[in-house]
Amino acid sequence: MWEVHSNALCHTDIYTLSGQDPEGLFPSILGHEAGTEVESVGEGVVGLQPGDKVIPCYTPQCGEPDCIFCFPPRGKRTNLCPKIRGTQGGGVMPDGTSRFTDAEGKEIKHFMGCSTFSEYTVVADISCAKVSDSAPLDVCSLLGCGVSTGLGAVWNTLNVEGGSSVAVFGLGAVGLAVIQGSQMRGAARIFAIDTNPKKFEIAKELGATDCVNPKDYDKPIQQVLVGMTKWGIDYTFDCTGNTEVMRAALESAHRGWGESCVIGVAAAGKEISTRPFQLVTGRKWTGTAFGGFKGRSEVPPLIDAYEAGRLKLDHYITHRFQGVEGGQWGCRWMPKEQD
Ligand code: NAD
Ligand code: AHE
Ligand code: ZN
Repeated sequence: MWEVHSNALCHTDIYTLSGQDPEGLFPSILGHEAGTEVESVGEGVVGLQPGDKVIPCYTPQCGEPDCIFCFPPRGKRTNLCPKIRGTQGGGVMPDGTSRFTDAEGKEIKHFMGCSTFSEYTVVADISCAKVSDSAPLDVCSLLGCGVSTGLGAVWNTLNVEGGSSVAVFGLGAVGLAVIQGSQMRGAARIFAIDTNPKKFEIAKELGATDCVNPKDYDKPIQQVLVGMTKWGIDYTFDCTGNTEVMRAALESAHRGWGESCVIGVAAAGKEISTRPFQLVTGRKWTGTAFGGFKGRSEVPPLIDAYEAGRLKLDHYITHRFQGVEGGQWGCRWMPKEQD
């Protein structure tokens, strides 16, 4: 059992709460970006003990030699270990049971294997990224999903190289992390696109060179961006979940080699489309889950980098909300006067 100290809010929690997730189950306890401490461990669990600080990761890493998704050589290609995906999607622990009930004893479902909007939760051992004893748990919560996802999309999924151009559609925590990751990689030009201009200030601070509001133009944003660059942008990222924006991101990518990454999660029934000509002329369309990071082995180094001053994360915390009875802290980036 894990004591939850702090939470951040990912748009995916809001999306599932809205009822648009085809996998959404109710009643459930949402939340999947948290800094937690181990309160107790179940039978047979090794490598974790009470008092350990842990970031629950919704992408597990079983690490077993027969798991082709975890183990080299093919396991190097992905973080999508499927070991407990079935039960996780069904809102239960790997043994098929839920550990939550309401006051009448009626079952409450788990969510994304994390359910961190609770004072205590139960998480599968293979989903636990044990971090250093000195790791600040509020900052840890940022790495449970959104910020890791944005950084990893740049560093792992598209592997952006120095000197390239990048376009980021949607400037929530995920999009801002894409900007930060691109800046750290030495991208020469970073386009930050959002329909809410209040996001542009922080985007520029993180390294955006061009801020573009699609509402300022009367033609499709992909035409605007291609016009600003002649042949398009080397790497583009959708961080909105809007399928029209995903199309715009693909169609903004550079003729011949541009790559576009879908990060946003689209509502049930939505589909993406483009003219096949966009692919024939060399653009590539891909996507990422958790930025390609393997939870147990690749998330702890991120907090180590933060503690060593090599990775800045404090700017994602602009507001803090304390829970009832001095309980959890919540934090997440949002503009000071959100619309
Ligand atoms: P957020 O709500 O904080 O940010 C979304 C941003 O997109 C906002 O700034 C909003 O103004 C902007 N936006 C909305 N419509 C737009 C449009 N038409 N054009 C340009 N900008 C637009 O969300 P977030 O927490 O940063 O998450 C972003 C998306 O990524 C969500 O869909 C979330 O579910 C998804 N997500 C996916 C993964 C993954 O592993 N694939 C991980 C985390 C989040
Ligand atoms: N259940 C949805 C899809 C939801 C989805 O795509 N989730 C992302 C993570 S969002 C994190 O904030 C993901 O990584 N999915 C991989 C997985 O295995 O769930 C649907 O459309 O059915
Ligand atoms: Zn998330």
